Amino acid sequence: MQKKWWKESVVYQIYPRSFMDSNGDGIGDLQGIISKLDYLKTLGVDVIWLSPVYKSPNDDNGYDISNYQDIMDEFGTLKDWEELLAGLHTRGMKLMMDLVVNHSSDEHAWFIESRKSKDNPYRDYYIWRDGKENKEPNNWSSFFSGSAWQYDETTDQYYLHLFSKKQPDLNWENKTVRKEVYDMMTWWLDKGIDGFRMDVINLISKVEGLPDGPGEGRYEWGGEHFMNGPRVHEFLQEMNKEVLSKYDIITVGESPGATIEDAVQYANNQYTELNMIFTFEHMDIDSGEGGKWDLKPFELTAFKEVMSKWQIGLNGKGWNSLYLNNHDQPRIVSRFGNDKEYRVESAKMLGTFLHMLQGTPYIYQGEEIGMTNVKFDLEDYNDIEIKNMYREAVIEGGENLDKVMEAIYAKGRDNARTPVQWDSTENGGFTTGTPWLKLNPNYQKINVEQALADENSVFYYYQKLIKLRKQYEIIVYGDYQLILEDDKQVYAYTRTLGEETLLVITNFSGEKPTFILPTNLPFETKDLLISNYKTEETEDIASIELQPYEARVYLLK
Ligand code: TEU
Ligand code: CA
Repeated sequence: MQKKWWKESVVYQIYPRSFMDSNGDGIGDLQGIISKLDYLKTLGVDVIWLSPVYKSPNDDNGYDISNYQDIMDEFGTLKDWEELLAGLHTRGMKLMMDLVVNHSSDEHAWFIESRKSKDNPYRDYYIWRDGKENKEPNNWSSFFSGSAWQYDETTDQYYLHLFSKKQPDLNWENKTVRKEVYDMMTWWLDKGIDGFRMDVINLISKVEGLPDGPGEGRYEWGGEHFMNGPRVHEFLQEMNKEVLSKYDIITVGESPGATIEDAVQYANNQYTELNMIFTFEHMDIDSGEGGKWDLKPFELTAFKEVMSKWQIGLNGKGWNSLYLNNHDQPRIVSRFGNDKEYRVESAKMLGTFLHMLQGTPYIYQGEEIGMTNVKFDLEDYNDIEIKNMYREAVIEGGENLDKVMEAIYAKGRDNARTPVQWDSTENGGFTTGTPWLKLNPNYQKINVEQALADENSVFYYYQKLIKLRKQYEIIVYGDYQLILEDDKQVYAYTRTLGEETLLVITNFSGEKPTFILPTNLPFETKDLLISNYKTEETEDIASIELQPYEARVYLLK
């Protein structure tokens, strides 16, 4: 397997709005991030993925861009951005920017022109269609509830928006649009950035004719007509040839609905498209038929199956990204761990599970101190996805309010977007003003200052996980093998490289199951590399009574 620096790196995601506010307006900003670079260096991460900082009306908190080559007013200026880039590079860290080009903001100059008239030169930068019998051109639904089409009176046509009404889809069939995107990417790369995370990049090719989704409903999921579409690999290979291949960078494509077969193409070993993708299959494990808001209990055996399929499916054929948290997902310690009696133990266990897998690990801001989900009153949420879902489900759909609130508590994106908790002072040291989104009330207890003062904190455990990845090649390049596959509480797997075997044991339960070492794992010597409970190095591992949420990693030779 080819060695690559981005296979050996650990990425840390910053959601700027909630990371650190430097000027008291309650909104995180670039100078705030700059003030925390030494903290990130101490953690030991290699690459910073910066969620969008470009000019935006913030209908979707920056994922609706009105100028791709300038910085959002609330976050600062291009000068601040240059200072951030230099600050990262002098500390030996890299910068991955967020590329959001499936759609722009409706306040982008291109769209302002495009909607003026049917013969405007920018008309075909977007996807406009006539309605059908006074209805939308087809029955696709938006990711953010409702129709994926918005009627525009000026030209008596509809435009496509897979996300919010203020996020019109760009028309990738138009080669001028592709050229505009490649030129913009080159402009950022020539400023010295080190890569891109590509927002819903597998949605850019829509099936010709934009046919209806299945079912008779007015709005039906049309995913199979715009996910991993007919020309998506052609477009990415063109992007790679025109731009990506000219730089030594890291690229990851967010790909909802991508299968292993798609992923082997997106993240192929000839590097003709991207380095890796973000898949959602493991993040849909606790979603029912009705999607993310249709809550389903977490099932470890189902989780094992999905994670193993991706580990084995890409081994030697591509490369995995590894994540359990990001700005769209609830906090994993609350979701798959136990944020009450075993918050620290289960946060460490989940971190161990993830960081010992094959792939590039992503840490989301606050994950390294075990930040948890939150329960707000409805009016305190500030996410377009939550607001639209609530309106469609409760106001229009008459669904039970308590049931909808339970779904928001469990899966709402604001769980991940409450401001980072830096210390126990007012607003957790995030701002001296009124935060744009309330803090999690537990910031007095759970914060960076407390974590740095406690040698047994999640922070120092994550610091050690990252160090181990630098020390042991087997963690990066070893082959994955699931063991004890039927165990409903213990997720155990091995990694093998040459004569060495890494044995990873993680108890995903609050009980005390017994781990029995499979007989086909012979070894002469064993080194305990990390554990989240006090463990005797010499303890016999043929049979171990595990503590709640216990994690252990042994190097067997
Ligand atoms: O997310 C795409 C996406 O699939 C998510 O909307 C996901 O389905 C949902 O949020 C799960 O709760 C990307 C960005 O990460 C997200 O923040 C943006 O809202 C979205 O694209 C539109 O740009
Ligand atoms: Ca600010």
